Amino acid sequence: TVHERVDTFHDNDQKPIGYGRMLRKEDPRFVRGRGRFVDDIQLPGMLHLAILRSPVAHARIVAIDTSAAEASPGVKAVVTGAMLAQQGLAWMPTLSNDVQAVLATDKVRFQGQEVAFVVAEDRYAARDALELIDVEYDVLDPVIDARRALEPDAPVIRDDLEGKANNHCFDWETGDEAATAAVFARADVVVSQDLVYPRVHPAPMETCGAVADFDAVDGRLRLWSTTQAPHAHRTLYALVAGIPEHKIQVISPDIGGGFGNKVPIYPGYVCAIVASIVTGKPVKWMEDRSENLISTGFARDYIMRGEIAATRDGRILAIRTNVLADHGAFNGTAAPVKYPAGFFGVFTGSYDIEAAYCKMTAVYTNKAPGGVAYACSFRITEAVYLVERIVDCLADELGMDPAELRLKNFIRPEQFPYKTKTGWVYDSGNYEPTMRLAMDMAGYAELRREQEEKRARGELMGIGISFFTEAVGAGPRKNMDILGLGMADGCELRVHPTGKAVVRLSVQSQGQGHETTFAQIVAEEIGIPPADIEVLHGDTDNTPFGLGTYGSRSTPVSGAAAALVARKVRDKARIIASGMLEVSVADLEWEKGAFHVKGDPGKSVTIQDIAMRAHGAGDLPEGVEGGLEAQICYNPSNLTYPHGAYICVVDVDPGTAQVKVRRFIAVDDCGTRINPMIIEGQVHGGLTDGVGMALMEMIAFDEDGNCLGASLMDYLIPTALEVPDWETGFTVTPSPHHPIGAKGVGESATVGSPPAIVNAVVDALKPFGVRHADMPLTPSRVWDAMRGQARPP
Ligand code: PCD
Repeated sequence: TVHERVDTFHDNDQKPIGYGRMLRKEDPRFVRGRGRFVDDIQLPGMLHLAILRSPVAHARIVAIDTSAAEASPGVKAVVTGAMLAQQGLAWMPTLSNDVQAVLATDKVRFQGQEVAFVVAEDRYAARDALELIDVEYDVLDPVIDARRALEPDAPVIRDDLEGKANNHCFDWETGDEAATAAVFARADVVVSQDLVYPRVHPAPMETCGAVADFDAVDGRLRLWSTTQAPHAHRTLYALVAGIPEHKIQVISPDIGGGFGNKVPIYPGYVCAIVASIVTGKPVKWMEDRSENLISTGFARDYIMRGEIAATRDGRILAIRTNVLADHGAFNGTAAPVKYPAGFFGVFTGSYDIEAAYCKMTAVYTNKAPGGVAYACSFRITEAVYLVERIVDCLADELGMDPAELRLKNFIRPEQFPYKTKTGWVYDSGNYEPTMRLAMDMAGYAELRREQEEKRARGELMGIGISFFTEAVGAGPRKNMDILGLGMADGCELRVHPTGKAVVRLSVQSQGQGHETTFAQIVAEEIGIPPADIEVLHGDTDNTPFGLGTYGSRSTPVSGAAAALVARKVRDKARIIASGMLEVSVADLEWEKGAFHVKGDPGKSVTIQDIAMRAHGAGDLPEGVEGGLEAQICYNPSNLTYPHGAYICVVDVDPGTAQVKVRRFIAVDDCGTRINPMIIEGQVHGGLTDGVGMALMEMIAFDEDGNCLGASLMDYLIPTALEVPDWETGFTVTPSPHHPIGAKGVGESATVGSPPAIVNAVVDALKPFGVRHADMPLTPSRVWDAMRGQARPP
């Protein structure tokens, strides 16, 4: 299963065409500083918007005085929640069936919540005027700790919801409780562990922003915005603002990283639209870093208990888990299944077990809303962390090697498609070779010997393993939607007379390199070189409807659409070729880029010849329309299930408790690989994310609800200095239902790496009797763990 396509090439103008390493088509503009991001948009007469945010976590708004701000130089308008309420615009629906305040009317519910906005001639005038708005708050007790949110005397945060008398958000369960309890009752060994996956933030390099331009004469709204889902956002604006959908154009230009942070609709976007309608001018709103960190979609914040039951000789029988999910003040994420926890259903990991059960309770707290899928395909990161940590706890309890325990319990290749105990169907997998390759690359046995020697000398070296299966590519429209919108993706391919092509996608790249990989998919199918294929995306006026890029869904869903639309074009080209060569279609043979007459390879026409004929003078075969183009809407029949084996080697300084990731081996299996160079980049980025979450990142709050991670001085994210040279490998297990066998990969490394790192640190601390320590494993946390004083964050 280990092979690399031999047709790799580095020169974009060279054959062969199709899959393989290829420099990114988008990079010339990025490396020359010629990208066009939202903040680069300048329109004549454009005004600037700044948002006043709540300084406190929970308070009643008594009064707002905007008069001084209105009189400030350059100010064109000051808008409060009360003014929006008059238009019915103070609240908006979220993408997971809750509502969120655009501007607070009654109360503020988290520090950083939007309270009012100023529109002025420039950004400075707008920001200066914010300081002149006088808000009188009646401060209320906040709920900060999710564990206390359901206490009977806890202040009620969401009293805007009718009849709401507590902070309960939702309950969700999956699996079979009774069957699981029965297996646990007869198991030789049961291990349980409490785990916290702390609140982290996607922190994309570009913060969120928008430019709204409403034309009152023809009623058209153009909105440039930092969105990962332009079509879904457009539909929602149409529903909320009452502007007809065909009069709204959402443009997501170059985007400086999304990572799930740019999936939700933020109040700022709506404010920019309102501001443009009110002033009759284009209006720009651009967050600063602190605004992004304190008010936009965070991720994780799960308090989990994992329990695992096994036989004495290491056969895993059942897994049970209980989760308390902190969703902040509004359930403001996007969720393709009814409960924004649904993808947590893969918490049984890569193991063939008898029973499983999960119970989850979600609560509201006075923290920023979200729970976004920060490189986690909707809660898979938490699930993988849970299962890979408790499997390690079990190995420890059994005195078994963690690699051996995993190998013993893997779902076997002949069991695929494999239906899990919570009802998911893993499409394909071949886990053992992936694990073995990672162990070979690491020199696993040798590492264990080295560790033994070091332990004898009092040195702290740890080896951590994680093995993950993800569910990505949401999703089949029969069981997945966002706010009632099905998750199919459109794709259009048009071949011009000279044989150059344009492919229009409904997904939207934020740095993943779609302009390259989607050109490669089309190239592989119709043999036009990638350099001759323009990929258009991110503009609702110029691309077909679809739900956007997140949850590693672009390749599984839109990638399939691109391959199929190209095959449709090829089918038509075959008919035209049969006319050109005066043979029947059955007598034609396709070889990348041309049709040959069977047995007479000298008689052939290229796809470029066919394109000219399709548009040219002269007859086409009976019943064939002119032109060479097609369109499709692809509804996936299942998700794709990539997997991977990760091994991390750490050294812990016994004097400072500092963790150094010395080596990291990542073997990924994402099925057919379109562009190995891009995949490696995706994996490197995700592994770096993992180091951040495992060792550094946490959005913490003090007891009053002040966000303690409001700048990149306080919220540490990793740089090249904190990460090792990644060692990557791969296996290829194609997806059986995807037309080219590809699975998603964009989030794999973020999902798989944190448990490998934590497992490695815990392994290093074994001499201290440590069985678990919660992320982020900062020196002080590791120090506490070494001294038996670990406490939950
Ligand atoms: N690929 C290949 N092959 C295969 C797969 C894949 O080649 N097999 C490639 C593609 O095509 C692209 C990439 O790779 O290009 C990726 O892919 P995917 O997996 O499909 O994914 P997408 O959809 O595209 O994307 C998304 C992701 C996500 S989800 C995230 S987080 C992140 C990632 O992506 N983000 C980002 N990565 C990245 N990168 C960058 N640069 N930036 C960003 O932002 Mo979420 O849900 O949103 O949380």
